[in-house]
Order: sequence, then structure tokens, then C-alpha cells
Amino acid sequence: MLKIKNYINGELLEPLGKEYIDNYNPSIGKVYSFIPDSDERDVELATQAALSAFPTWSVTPKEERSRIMLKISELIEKNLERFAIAESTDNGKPVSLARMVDIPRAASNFHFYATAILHYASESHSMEDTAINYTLRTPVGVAGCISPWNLPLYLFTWKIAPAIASGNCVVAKPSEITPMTAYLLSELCIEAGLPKGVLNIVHGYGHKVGAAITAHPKIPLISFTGGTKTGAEIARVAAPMFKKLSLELGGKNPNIIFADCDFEKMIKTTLSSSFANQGQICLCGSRIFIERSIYEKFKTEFVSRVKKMKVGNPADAESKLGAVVSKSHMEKVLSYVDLAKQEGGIVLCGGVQVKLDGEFAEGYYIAPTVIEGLDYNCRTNQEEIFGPVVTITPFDTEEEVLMFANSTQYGLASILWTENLTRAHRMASNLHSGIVWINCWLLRDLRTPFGGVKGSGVGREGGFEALHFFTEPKNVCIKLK
Ligand code: TXE
Repeated sequence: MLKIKNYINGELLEPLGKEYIDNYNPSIGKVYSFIPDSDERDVELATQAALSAFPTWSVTPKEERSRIMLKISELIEKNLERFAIAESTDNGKPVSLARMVDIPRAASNFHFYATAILHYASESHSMEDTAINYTLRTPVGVAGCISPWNLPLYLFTWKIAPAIASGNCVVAKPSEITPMTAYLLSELCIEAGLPKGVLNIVHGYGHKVGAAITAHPKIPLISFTGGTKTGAEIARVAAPMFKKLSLELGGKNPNIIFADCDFEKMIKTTLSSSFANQGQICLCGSRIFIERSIYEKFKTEFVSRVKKMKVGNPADAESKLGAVVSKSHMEKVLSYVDLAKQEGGIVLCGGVQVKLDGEFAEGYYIAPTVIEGLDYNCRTNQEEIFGPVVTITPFDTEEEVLMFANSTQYGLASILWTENLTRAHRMASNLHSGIVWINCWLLRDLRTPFGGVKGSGVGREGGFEALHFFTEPKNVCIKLK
């Protein structure tokens, strides 16, 4: 069975402790490869490699950095099919989704930042004829990048690309639950000629490798995507060390549907915003609020279409949902269905594990689940489930639905369906979230600020926001007379 390796100083290495973790294929519930169980010694090696590479990489002309990153992007595209299958095997998601979304987006992340740095300009502030200020933007040094399992390569590269584009060197840790495409990426980085030490990938557990990166005194910047609790732990360790922090955390996003929406478009998109990637996207709209006059119509139509969504072999083009990422995650999601019932919820469809035949019999499949009859304030409607489970709730007024929408500790994204432009603007400005999608979902322009408020995080990724984050501004003031 394949043993994944760390990527340190341009080489593929075994972990120093020679220990490995089982890596499961969630679609069949079986171990299919081994992940390095690295520790702080591997992180130290990676950090030293990054520190050694930094003086050269940080002054490498941006055109050259761009050229190498474009090559990496090209190689990902060339390996699209292989990467899509690998992502699906590791994560359980449909291959079709990985082929259409995850892997192309990973290539775009490199492409986007390879070209963004060519257009990035720092500021200058003139004080008429007294003085002129200009801002130098220099790379920070060694960046620590830690990413989750739901969109493995997509979110991993969303951090690494702006970090190395702006001249930093990186010590990165993908999720130990889905390490495979990060490993495959390290092979492509070697092929593309990325200088050794610029990117180092250390595999292993969060409490060992992630914690060692967070606490390392020579890593002054941490970019993290993952759970809100983990984000709080990282902030607790990193804040007293005055590290720069970007935290992209959980969500419990409202999907607000007004009676005047384009019903057909809304239903189609709501199926995706509820169940894409088995509902394991921090941007999924898991709380659906429907204006009362169309509640029954919505419920009948939505539930009937959800029941038709095929849960199955991720490689099958017909499968709309594959497996959830792990057995423990499946159990967690199903425990929320039990909780919803205890809280008075009625399960309109799903709510159970799906048992497939043959080699998939031990896989972790959950039927897409719709629940009604819950109070906006109950735990099911307040806590992040991160699976194929949505609740539906009627509302009467704009004020009421705003109160429902803004009631959670999270504030990542909101989805809004209405043809009334004035209302759309009014709602958008009153929703407590970093992103508002009106009459669409997951429509992404990589230049826009991406991130959340409240328990959904600190800071923004995307566009020049990320280049700001990965550089340190220094103002230079020159007196003219
Ligand atoms: O998160 P975890 P998971 C969130 C969403 C969801 C969670 C799922 O809330 O619940 O991510 O991802 C490492 N010090 N989003 O379960 O456990 C861990 O090894 C340092 C939000 O993977 O927080 C993994 O690499 N690192 C989102 C990473 O942190 C530690 C998009 C995330 O793990 C650590 C996607 C520690 N003490 C998911 N403990 C968004 N907002 O963009 C664990 N890790």
C-alpha cells in the first residue's frame, strides 16, 4: 500500500519517527494508504528548510515566481483526471464534483496568484509639497498554512498560492483525513522546478504537526481553515506570540427564500447549496427560511426532488452524493438527526445511513435529509452539522427572518432569493455575514474578499486581501523640503 511522504527541502521524505496513520477510503470504509504521523521534529526540519530558502525566494523577481506557479497550475490541469479520482477516493466526494470544481479550482488558485502579483501595486500618499509617503510590501517570512478535509486541494492551494506568490516560504499541513492530493501536488512542485524549501508539506495530526506549526517561534504568520474550536485554540497559542492570523472557520448559513423569487432557479440552486459535497462545505445553506405563502409549495417540490438525488458510488456519474468523509463524521451527522427529533423536528426525508451493495457496503453514506418543525433557536439550528442535513422554517416578515438569520454564533455566508432589488440591497446590508449571494450560490470571483464575521473567522482571503495578509507593509516618509 502506498506510503505518503512529507515534502521537505524539495525532497519526499519519511517522517523522522517512522510512524504512519491509516488513511481510509470513505466510499468503501477501508484503509488504502498510509499517512506520515509526523511530529515537531519534522516541522523543525521543514521550518529550517523554509528559512534557508527565504532569502533567495523573497528577492526572486515576481516574473520568475509567476512563471513557476503557472507551470504548477498547468501540471495540475494536465493531471486533472488522476487528481480528481485521487480526491474522490480520499474524501468520498463524487469524482464528477472533484473534476468540475475541486481540481480546476486548485489550478486556478495558482494561476490567479501567479498573475495577481504582476498587477499588485503598493500605495503612495502625497502630502502636497511637504512630503511623500510610499508603502513597501515585503514578504513576512515563513508562513504556516493549515487546511481541512472538505475541499482538500482547493483550500490547501488557496493558502499556499498567495503565500509563495508574495515571496514567503511555507510550512503547510493538509488535513490528516485527506492528505493524498497534497502529496501528489508535492510531486508536481518538484516537476515544475519550484526551488527547494519554498514549499514544505508536513503530514500528520493537528495536535502534533498543526500545533507545532502554530507554536513555532520562527513562523510569524498562520493561515488556517477549519473548525471554529480549532481556530480558537490556534488563536490562544498564536496571539500572545503576536503572529499574523487569518482564520476561516465554520458556518451555519441561512438560505432565505422570498415568495417573489424565480422558483425554478431557486429550487435547482437550493438543491446544490444544501447537498453539494454531501453538505460538507462551510458555505452550504443549512438553514432554509421560506416566506410562509410559498412554504407548502416549496416543501412539496423540494422534498420530492431531494428524494430523487442518488446517493452512490462516487465514481458513478449518476451519483449526486458520495460518502461523507469518515465513520466518526457520519456518526456525528446522524447524532444531529437524533437531536433534531428530540427537539421536536419532523424528518421529511433521509435521516438515515444508506447501505450500498458489494464493495461499497461498508462506506459512509447518508441520505440527504430535510427536517421541519424546529425553532430557529434550537441546537440543530444553531450548531454546525457539516453534512447533508437542512432544516426548513417558514417566516412572515423581513424583520423576523433577519432575526432568525443573524441569530447564530456564525456569520460566513448568506443566500437570498428575491426579485425585489430594493429588498435585496436592504437585506444584504443587514445580514451579519462576510458574503451574501443574491439569486445564486458559490458564484466566485477570486478577486473578492472571502471570509466571515463572528465565530466564522478573522480576516479575509481572496484577491489583494490575501496579498496584503502575506506581506508586511512598511511606510516610508520622505520630507521634500
Ligand atoms: O477541521 P479541524 P476539520 C470548517 C468547518 C468544519 C471543519 C471541518 O467548520 O467543521 O472545518 O474540517 C488541524 N492546532 N471549515 O474537521 O478539525 C487539522 O489537522 C493546529 C470551514 O478538518 O479544525 C486540520 O489540518 N492545527 C471552512 C485542520 O486543523 C490543528 C471551510 C482543520 O481541522 C489543531 C472548510 C491544532 N490544535 C471547513 N487541531 C471555511 N470557513 O472556509 C487540528 N488541526
